[in-house]
Amino acid sequence: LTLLAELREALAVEDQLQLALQPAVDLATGAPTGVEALVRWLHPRRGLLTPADFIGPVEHSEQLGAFTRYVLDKALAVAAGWARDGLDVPISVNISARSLLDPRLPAEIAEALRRHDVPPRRLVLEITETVMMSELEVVDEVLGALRALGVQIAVDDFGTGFSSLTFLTRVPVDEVKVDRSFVIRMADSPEAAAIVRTTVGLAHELGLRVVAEGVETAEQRIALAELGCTAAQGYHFFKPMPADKISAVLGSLLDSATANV
Ligand code: G
Ligand code: G
Ligand code: MN
Ligand code: NA
Repeated sequence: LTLLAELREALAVEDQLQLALQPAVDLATGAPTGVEALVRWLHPRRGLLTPADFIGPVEHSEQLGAFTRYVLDKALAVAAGWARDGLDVPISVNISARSLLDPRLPAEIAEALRRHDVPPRRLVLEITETVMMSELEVVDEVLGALRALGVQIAVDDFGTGFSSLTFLTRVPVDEVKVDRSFVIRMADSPEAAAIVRTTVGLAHELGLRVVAEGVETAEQRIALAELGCTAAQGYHFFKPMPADKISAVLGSLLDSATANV
């Protein structure tokens, strides 16, 4: 079987595709600001596959829609569980740029939010800027409809695309995620540090949250806090973890953030 034929099967059975969940924390308070869902494929023969192993072919296949719906459905089921536990934390889902070319996406997401009884604000869609420039109209229409629903939009991997700045003027977004390649080099590259500093300033001027990705050291955390970065995510705080671990982690983060107020 080809990988894509195997994906069709994986989407039909339980538990082959799973979400690894990684919290982002507020740099001032330590409170969780959100949790990113990262898909993993527990393949029965090929072993554990990460998105790098399969997302490319999936994006260019007719299974992209089913895959996107599957991941959203799992993520919203997780968020619904948090709501039952009294945890008010949004979940972030990575959305392939190509999914934004499907005009049915907003209605499907609206239906999934209703089915799981999750308020739209609790869902953040992470999109990269490499949305096809030739199909701006469809993308703008889909993103506009998603915003009208009340879903939040984050620009992922900010700074790595061809049109970062233009993108922010075209599409109303809520959050910017600083790509980890800049965070990693912040300490020894003045250029990388300047890009992080400028992105934080830009985000603030536009009234957006800014989340630094790939934070691995205390030095990076401190530098980001000094720059006024809202929140950070990375191995320094948490590695992506299985769904059954996350509620307890969020609960204790919220407790200690409250204790510090
Ligand atoms: O842990 P990590 O290897 O999961 O993620 C690698 C890349 O795959 C990241 O760029 C991330 O945005 C992307 N990714 C993770 N999960 C998903 C998903 O469910 N859908 C899409 N389209 N991309 C994802
Ligand atoms: O493109 P996106 O930002 O969605 O990618 C998220 C990817 O980054 C996932 O593959 C996730 O596992 C990975 N990741 C999360 N935290 C860290 C980190 O601190 N260091 C590194 N190297 N990768 C990280
Ligand atoms: Mn992401
Ligand atoms: Na990113």
